[in-house]
Amino acid sequence: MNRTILGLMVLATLPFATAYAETAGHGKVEVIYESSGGSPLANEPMHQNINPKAPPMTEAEFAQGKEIFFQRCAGCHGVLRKGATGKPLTPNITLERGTEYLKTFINYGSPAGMPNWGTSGELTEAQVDLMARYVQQEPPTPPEYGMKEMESTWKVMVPPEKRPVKQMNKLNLKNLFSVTLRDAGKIALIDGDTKKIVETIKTGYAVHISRMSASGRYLYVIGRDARLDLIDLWMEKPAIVAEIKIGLEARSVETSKFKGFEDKLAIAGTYWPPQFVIMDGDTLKPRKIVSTRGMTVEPQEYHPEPRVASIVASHYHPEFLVNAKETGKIYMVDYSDLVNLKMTIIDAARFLHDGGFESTGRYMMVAANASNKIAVVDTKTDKLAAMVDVGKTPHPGRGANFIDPKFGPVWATGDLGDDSITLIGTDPVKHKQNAWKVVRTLKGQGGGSLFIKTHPKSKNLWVDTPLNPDPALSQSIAVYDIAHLDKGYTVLPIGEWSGLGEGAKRVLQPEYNAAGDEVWFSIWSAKDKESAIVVVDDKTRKLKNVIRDAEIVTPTGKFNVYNTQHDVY
Ligand code: DHE
Repeated sequence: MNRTILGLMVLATLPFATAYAETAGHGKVEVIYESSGGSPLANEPMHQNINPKAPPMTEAEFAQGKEIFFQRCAGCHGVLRKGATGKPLTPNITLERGTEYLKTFINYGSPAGMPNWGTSGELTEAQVDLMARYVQQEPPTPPEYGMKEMESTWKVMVPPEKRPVKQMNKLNLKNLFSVTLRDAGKIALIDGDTKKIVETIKTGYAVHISRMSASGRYLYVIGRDARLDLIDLWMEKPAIVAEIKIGLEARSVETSKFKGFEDKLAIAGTYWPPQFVIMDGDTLKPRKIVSTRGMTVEPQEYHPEPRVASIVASHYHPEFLVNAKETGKIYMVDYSDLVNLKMTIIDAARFLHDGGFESTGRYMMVAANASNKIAVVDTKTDKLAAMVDVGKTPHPGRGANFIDPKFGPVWATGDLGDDSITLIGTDPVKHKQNAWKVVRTLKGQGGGSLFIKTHPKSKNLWVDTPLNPDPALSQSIAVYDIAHLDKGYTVLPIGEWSGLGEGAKRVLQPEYNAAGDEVWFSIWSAKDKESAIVVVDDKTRKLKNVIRDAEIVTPTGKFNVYNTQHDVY
């Protein structure tokens, strides 16, 4: 059997990409990725007004349309259907197109990236017809979520005065990993020294990321359902000490890192409603909610739904940098005075997604993925330092920092949409001529890359390709020798090393241990299949451990305490 077809069949069994098999081969990886998680909004009660011009639908049909829309379509077209990666689908447009046109479109997809929901078998003929009628109705609006709603969900299980004053367990906290167990709605705390699971903790639905407080004591975990959990790693048995639901759908969380504000505040951003909330760091008591609704950078039009993507904490000022996806704006939020709130709003480009700091921690590098650019923000002067053109749909995770033997310090990103890896010069002092310029483009294994990683002590640069339709690529990793980047990459069959049987076994998100001499990879299988974590010796690039356990269900992100705490990547 042809390798690509086999790969597409394997990927079709995966939790996140049922339509992937039909579309990925046509370079539509980005679309499937955006709609990968499904929105938790499907079950929310919503307001609906009836447009008399829209084709008739029964209540039951409307409910089914809403469910399908939030599971498959909202990621690209937006909750209010105003358009994001996908085209706007508001009634003024859809009514004009009419049911037959829309049915064809939903059935066959489009070269611009719309998946072929009908011919792929993902939606039945009746569902295609239903969705064609659904998108002509007024979009139902999910409820707003203000202070009253947040406070009603806020719980402090262990108040700060009842918590330990020093670490009560014997764990080497620096080398602890918080591992997302996506479809189990849990995280696993894994001891980096013994590779044993210390604890699994129930968190939000489809957990997304973990971040550490400045001191390394508190772990914050956010789920797609916007449930935020605060875990105290000092307790004899690390456990949740506070919890809050900050909205209906979320992806990001961060904590204050500026001197004098360590562990004081936390911030979390939501996809719905489009806003962010600043909370007390040790209790999650909500303090200040700020909406991101407003004008886009280009063409300066109102957007009702600018979702909050990545957030980082400045080391130069008491500020959080909040990236608003659909408007392409970066909010630098001064958290030193929440009453007289000051914000510097930087115009970058659309759609802001993920990113991190360059090696000095002064400049934030964030992907504007639909614009194929990286925005560089100087967190010392609070100004946009540059916009750098890179490959198609950059997706750096937090990126990778290292010294290029020829060009000096660089930060690198891989791409979802092509096989290039872009190295950007990051030293405006000693390598001024290279600063914020693409100094090198490496050829990678293929498109579908999500994460790239190295460590200050390592000579290796690791690039994953978990969304590539070819299983040979999605189940392996490319590694470059930083001293000889022009020699190309070596491929390590990490999926095979896991020893797991048949199945998707996507390899993703390299993460270093605290010492920087081991690199961990998630082997992400379907939720009813076995997954694992593979640990590789960084120096020899040889297999060191395979962590297998019935508890390890759909592992995706892994966050080493020390590296996350200190922005080491
Ligand atoms: Fe993520 C980070 C949003 C799909 C695994 N993801 C992020 C961030 C955002 C985001 C905004 C940055 C947070 C920050 O730094 O503050 N992710 C989204 C989506 O909107 C998207 C495209 C679709 C969705 O419905 O969620 C999406 N993400 C995925 C996946 O399918 C992944 C691979 C598996 C999963 O868990 O669902 C995935 N995202 C991750 C991981 C990080 C992340 C592991 C953190 C990487 C890091 O090293 O910091």
